Amino acid sequence: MAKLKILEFPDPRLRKKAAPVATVDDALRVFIADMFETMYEAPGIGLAATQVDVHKRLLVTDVSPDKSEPYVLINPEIVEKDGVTATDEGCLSVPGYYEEVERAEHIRVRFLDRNGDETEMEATGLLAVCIQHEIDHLDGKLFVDYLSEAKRQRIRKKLEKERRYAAVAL
Ligand code: GNR
Ligand code: NI
Repeated sequence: MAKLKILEFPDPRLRKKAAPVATVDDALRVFIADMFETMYEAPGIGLAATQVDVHKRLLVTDVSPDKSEPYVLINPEIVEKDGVTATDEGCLSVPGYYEEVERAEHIRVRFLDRNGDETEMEATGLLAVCIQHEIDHLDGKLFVDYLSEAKRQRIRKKLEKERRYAAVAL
């Protein structure tokens, strides 16, 4: 297995729209294993393929505290949503920043599982928030896009400055 490099805002590759997965095969399952390893090591509760520069519609999530609820969603589509919930969101592609975002509280999502079989599941709470956050990534959207322009620019400038220092420290 391999840990993959996670792109960081404002990298333009995070803005690409991912294409549907055509076939669920062993090569894809190897990639899924790498996605889980990368998410758990980060650590994070979700990861979209876009974040590791693979522009296919695939996400992994596990909101449990003990790695006991892993889900892989391939070509996910939200088919129902209701309610509103506000959550302090963070993102592995926007390290160190947490801001409140409003999303549907309850969703029903249709997707292919790791065997390529069509499935549906319902999600509420943090899992629902996480799936919506990851599907946004697949569409090139980040949680900072829900904030004011001023806040987003401030986060971008701070991250760029940190990255310059990190480069010097090499
Ligand atoms: O690890 C993560 N935590 C999180 C917390 C609140 C709402 C969404 C998330 S997803 C994030 C991992 C990530 O960046 N996935 O794209
Ligand atoms: Ni994210």
